[in-house]
Amino acid sequence: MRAVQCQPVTSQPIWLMRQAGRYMIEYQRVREKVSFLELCKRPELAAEVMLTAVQRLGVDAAILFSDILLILEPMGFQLEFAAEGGPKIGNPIRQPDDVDRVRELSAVEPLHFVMDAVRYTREGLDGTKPLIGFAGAPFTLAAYMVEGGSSRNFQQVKAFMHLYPAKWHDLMRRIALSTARYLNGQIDAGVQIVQIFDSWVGCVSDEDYKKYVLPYSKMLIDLILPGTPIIHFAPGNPMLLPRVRDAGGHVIGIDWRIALDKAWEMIGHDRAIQGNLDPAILFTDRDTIRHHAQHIIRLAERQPGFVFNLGSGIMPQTPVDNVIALVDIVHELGQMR
Ligand code: 1CP
Repeated sequence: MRAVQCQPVTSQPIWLMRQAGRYMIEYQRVREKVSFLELCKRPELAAEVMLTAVQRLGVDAAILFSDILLILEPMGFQLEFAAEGGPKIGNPIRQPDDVDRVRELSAVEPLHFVMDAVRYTREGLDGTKPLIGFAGAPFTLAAYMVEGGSSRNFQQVKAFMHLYPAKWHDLMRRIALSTARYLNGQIDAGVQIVQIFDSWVGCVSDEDYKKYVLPYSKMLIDLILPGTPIIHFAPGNPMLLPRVRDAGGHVIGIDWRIALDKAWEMIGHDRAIQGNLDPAILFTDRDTIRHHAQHIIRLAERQPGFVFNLGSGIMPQTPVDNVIALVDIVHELGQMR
């Protein structure tokens, strides 16, 4: 909590995106019995999955066990998670007028299971570690709505944005307002920090970010209840970082494509930073992990406001012992300051 508020800390905090997931045997066991969507909709089970991961890894924060795509259902989309190939949206936006059917979330009641998961997770944590709530950023959610699932090139969403700018602005506004309501619901239920995932925004140009994305990320961030620290994670294209900062967030999440000290220069030292170990490093060995973690900690040492994390989520095949080793190493090296 001190690090996200740019205050000095006595020990380097660390948590990891996707810290509960398929790389963990405990998670695989739960998933043998329930589908991913069902797991998200069973708050006691979702809380248990996250608490198990937090305990096993020894990380300093929990993130709600959920998904950025759950908000799509109450906004009028059919959502499925296929065993292979990831998320699938049954009725994506294909025509400009399809935007008219996108429902703005007027209450968080349809996502009550998320708010219940917040309460159960907070109870389980018993005040020992903060709980991070989260949502997708408008661009990343729009990408799923238009592409209908995962994408490599994002050609459909980008073409839509350029061909139908008025409809695009309408869509982004609906998403920003819905997401603000959703995150404020999570805050009311008890999350202490929120993270906004703009996971795919690195595919747009600086000009397009400014025109088509920034106003809505900013609208969302400005609508979040004051007093809750916001982590704004926008990986993929470090050249966008000054604009990402302008959109807002107390903490800017970065990936490994830029060195931490360079990123801090671009963003400004009035913000905290979260990142930025390449998750591929977790496929090496203890010495290599140590070397890379040490490098990052050294680059961050000059000022307060650093949260150690990866530059993106833990990958499914990651050896769990290496993840535990990383947490131990960061805690050990982060004591020396
Ligand atoms: O068991 C399974 O097969 C489901 C795998 C899975 C899991 C464990 C999915 C499907 N989502 C999640 C949980 C999840 N997703 C969390 C929970 C907390 C955690 O442990 O971190 C969070 C924060 C997310 C966020 C998320 N979902 C993002 C942003 C990630 C990032 O690193 O930027 C994205 C893009 C999604 C969509 C999604 N959901 C699931 C998958 C496999 C994907 C990505 C698909 C794609 O590549 O498009």
